[in-house]
Amino acid sequence: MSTDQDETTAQDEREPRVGPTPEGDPEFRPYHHPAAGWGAAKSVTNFLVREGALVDGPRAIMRMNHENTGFDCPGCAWPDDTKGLHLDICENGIKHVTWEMTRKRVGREFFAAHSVTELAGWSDYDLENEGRLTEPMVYDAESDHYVPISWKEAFALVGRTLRGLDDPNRATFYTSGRLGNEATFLYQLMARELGTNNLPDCSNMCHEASGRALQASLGTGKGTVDLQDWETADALFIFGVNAASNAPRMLTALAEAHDRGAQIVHVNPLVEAAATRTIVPHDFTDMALFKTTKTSTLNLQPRIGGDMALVRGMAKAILEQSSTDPKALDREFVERHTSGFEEYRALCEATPWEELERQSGLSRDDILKAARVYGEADRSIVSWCLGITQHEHGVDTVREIVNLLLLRGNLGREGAGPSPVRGHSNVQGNRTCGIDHRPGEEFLDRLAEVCGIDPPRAHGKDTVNSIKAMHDGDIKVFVGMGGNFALAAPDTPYTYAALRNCELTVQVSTKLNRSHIVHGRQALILPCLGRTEKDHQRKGIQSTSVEDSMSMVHLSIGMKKPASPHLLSEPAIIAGMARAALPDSATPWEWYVEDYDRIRDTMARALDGFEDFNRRVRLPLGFRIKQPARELVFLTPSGRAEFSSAELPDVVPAAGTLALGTMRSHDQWNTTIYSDDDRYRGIKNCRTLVFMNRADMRERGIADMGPVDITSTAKDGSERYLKGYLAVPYDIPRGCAAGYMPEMNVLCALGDYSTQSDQPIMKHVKVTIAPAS
Ligand SMILES: Nc1nc2c(c(=O)[nH]1)N[C@H]1C(S)=C(S)[C@@H](COP(=O)(O)OP(=O)(O)OC[C@H]3O[C@@H](n4cnc5c(=O)[nH]c(N)nc54)[C@H](O)[C@@H]3O)O[C@H]1N2
Ligand SMILES: Nc1nc2c(c(=O)[nH]1)N[C@H]1C(S)=C(S)[C@@H](COP(=O)(O)OP(=O)(O)OC[C@H]3O[C@@H](n4cnc5c(=O)[nH]c(N)nc54)[C@H](O)[C@@H]3O)O[C@H]1N2
Ligand SMILES: [Mo]
Repeated sequence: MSTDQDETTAQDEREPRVGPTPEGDPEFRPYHHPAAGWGAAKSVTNFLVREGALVDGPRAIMRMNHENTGFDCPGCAWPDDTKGLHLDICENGIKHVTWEMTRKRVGREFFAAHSVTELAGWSDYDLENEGRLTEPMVYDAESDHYVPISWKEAFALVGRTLRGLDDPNRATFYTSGRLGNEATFLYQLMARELGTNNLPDCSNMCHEASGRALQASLGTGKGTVDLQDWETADALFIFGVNAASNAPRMLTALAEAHDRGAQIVHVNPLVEAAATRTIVPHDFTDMALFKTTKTSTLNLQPRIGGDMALVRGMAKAILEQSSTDPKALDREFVERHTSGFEEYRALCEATPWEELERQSGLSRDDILKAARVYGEADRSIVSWCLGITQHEHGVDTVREIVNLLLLRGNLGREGAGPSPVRGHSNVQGNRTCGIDHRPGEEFLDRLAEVCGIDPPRAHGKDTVNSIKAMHDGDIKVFVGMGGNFALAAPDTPYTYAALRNCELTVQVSTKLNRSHIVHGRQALILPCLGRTEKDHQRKGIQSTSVEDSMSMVHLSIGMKKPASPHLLSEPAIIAGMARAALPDSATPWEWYVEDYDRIRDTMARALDGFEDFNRRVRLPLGFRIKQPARELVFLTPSGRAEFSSAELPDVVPAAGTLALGTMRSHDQWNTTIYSDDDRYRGIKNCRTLVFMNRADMRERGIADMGPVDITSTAKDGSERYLKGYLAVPYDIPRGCAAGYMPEMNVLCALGDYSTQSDQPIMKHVKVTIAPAS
């Protein structure tokens, strides 16, 4: 994929900033306090005051993540604590909920006062900071303003445009992982009844690699462990996740593990706050006494992309040990349940230590330390997030992790197994309930039978391919069910051009964001209820269900008065669009929306694992979707867990270049930015920065906090730039650099996606960095 000339020029023009106007000069002071605890409490208080939510905020938070009586935290997908501890919340969850509950509103007066061209110059922070959207709006090209439109007319516009397409594959239906299961099911049903599998989702940028790898190795695309396993493991290996910021409730699990003597190994080029110590935030005694708990027993800092070599090294060490120590390897497990072992053993033996050291960026000693922890533990869990998946070889690396687990039978028993940390609160449920551009035949057969539709069989387009097709004019309608596609997707100018090239863009959202400003020739903003709000339908207050990272499905019930009387629920919006696009549809769209139990009854018949859905989802803690691999049933071609034997990739940066990872700050939720600070990394008032090793800075004549230009080179040789960023000297391996998404999406070429997962390569961008010109 090439980018044409004028788009390259557009990158040189400074985009409006993403975060707020900084409150002072950029500062960097390394953070030495424990994660969570009072620092978090203070930050929450400031946030609640600023959002004017001091009364509602705390009240709502007390209702969050309760046994089927509250709403599910719309933040991360970490499971709820099940042991009667009902205040399992975190700083970032609180911010997230408060963000939705703000008292600020964006009404028709706002849109009348500001043209879209004017809003295009606003920062993303300022756009979202206007508050909640209140009524449907349509873009009026003549005045360059959004103007009010009735729901009926809005649906008619969607229906008319979709019916006017010569091929249903000219539309694409994006899902952001907050969408509840019931709406998800209706959404994919609508797309498939229309005749397309174009169902891109945020998972295409997130955990696609995990799903594909686990499917290939174990026959199930999900992790196999639950929270109880976390509580009984002897060793926890945490790869490539910034838990203190992005899955803060994991801190509790880590602190508990440490207290009972478990080993905790963090593998990350950066030593993140979760890899030090914490004050368990909901433990009031710990808070009062400033009692800190360690959350790590070993930290390893591989180079970016070096994880696979580390894991192979650990496997090599275990295999070497097994020649003298029969207990090192679980031979019985390997023989009974796996295939491909001999080939993998040979591959490990043939890979020289020097190569493992060079590719991982770790010494043999360090690799052996990790192997020793693994070899001495009866029960090990390996957990990972984006530091593993957003790479060219993400699938191979996850499979390598599974290989390691298989060697010692760390599967299908308590306290052991693979545990990917998902992102959005329901991103896992979205896939379970049918958001998949590559659906299986069995799934489609059953959908056809239960719902009486004739779903298309050809695979659809994912995120990257949808963008390309919009850019090329092959896709003309984009529907975004939540999220902020314009800013979240790679190659910002290219993605902007793709959206602008559409005949119609439809954004179903709670707040104003960039994706409303970067729009098609016709554009709709359809405002929906948030998860904290009462969803009143004909048969009463409705609940929706979500699935967490560990396959637990439970109900979420909002209890706040909706932000505006004109909001519709997501199921109602989907049904409205579906009826308008499919006037003769036999699907009882309106009837479904009257009572979500009816949707659940259909889902119970159409989806594997959802039998008796309505009853089971009302059990106090919901229910767990069975993971066959957990029962040592492997739905793979061999009927066994399959070792993979992939070549180690070469991840060592070429001379003069660096491997750059894009990541989140502590004070942001994907494209939603709360402030310009990144507390645990010691940053204040700056997001336009790049973390570098001091020796790499010296070599390039870059001063501490000095301005630099960053140039990325794509697979096709094209270059992209960010200018005037500040270089922060940081504890990061040589040859590596890191900075923030979504700003750095400008550097990610659309064509640079993994050939294994089709995921954009967001953690390994090839760059050069030089003092600013
Ligand atoms: N508060 C908050 N919570 C969130 C989100 C949020 O934005 N804010 N986002 C949610 C979503 S959608 C997701 S997907 C998750 C994301 O959760 P994370 O995966 O934690 O997200 P990132 O900020 O991208 O951080 C990636 C981590 O991987 C490390 N890393 C980078 N490259 C490598 C590598 O090559 N190897 C290893 N081992 N590590 C590497 C980085 O140093 C960083 O610690 O969080 C979810 N939770
Ligand atoms: N460079 C780089 N890019 C990345 C990543 C990276 O690590 N590096 N990470 C990627 C990952 S893992 C992900 S998941 C994506 C995130 O991509 P998205 O999911 O598309 O983005 P978000 O920022 O989470 O979406 C925020 C918007 O969602 C809307 N919203 C909030 N709540 C609701 C709701 O209840 N209903 C509806 N309908 N809308 C709601 C609001 O309008 C808000 O503006 O970004 C990806 N992009
Ligand atoms: Mo994500």
